Amino acid sequence: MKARVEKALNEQIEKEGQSSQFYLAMASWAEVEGLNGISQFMYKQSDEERFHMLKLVKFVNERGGKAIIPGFETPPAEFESVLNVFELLLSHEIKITESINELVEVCLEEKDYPTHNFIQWYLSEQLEEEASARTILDKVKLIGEDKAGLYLFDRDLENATIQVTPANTVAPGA
Ligand code: OFO
Repeated sequence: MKARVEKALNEQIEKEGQSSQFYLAMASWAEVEGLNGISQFMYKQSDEERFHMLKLVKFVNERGGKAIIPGFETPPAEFESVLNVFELLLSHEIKITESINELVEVCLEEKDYPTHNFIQWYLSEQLEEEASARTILDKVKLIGEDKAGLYLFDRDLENATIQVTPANTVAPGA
């Protein structure tokens, strides 16, 4: 594996791990606030990001590179509001998509087609995650200051009745 590709993959490993920690902090915050649905959703997001990190670690090592396991910055312990949490989620996912796009460019420039192929999975994953974050953020904005709305939203997330469709709409009953 070329050094430039290996370096870019290791940077992505760090970003995925950092994302996992960030969402874990959100999950814990929501749990303490009594928002069980949001908390469960964020714990799941955190697990997914850890899985994304591990998948990269394995790939780098299997292709003859060396995965570097990073230390992480301490994520925030406090968030202003549910709206703030989902705004941060979306802006974070947008940044990660940009970083995956840069990784694709590095693979093409270095003519590393197997890694390019591997990274396609991350591209479609990012599309889904951005769509999901947008759908949820739209709902949170609609709820505004309505406490009953927030209660129902949290319950729906807990029961996983909020789903993302390709048209970026919310499933009936959500
Ligand atoms: Fe790793 O999928 Fe989003 O960030």
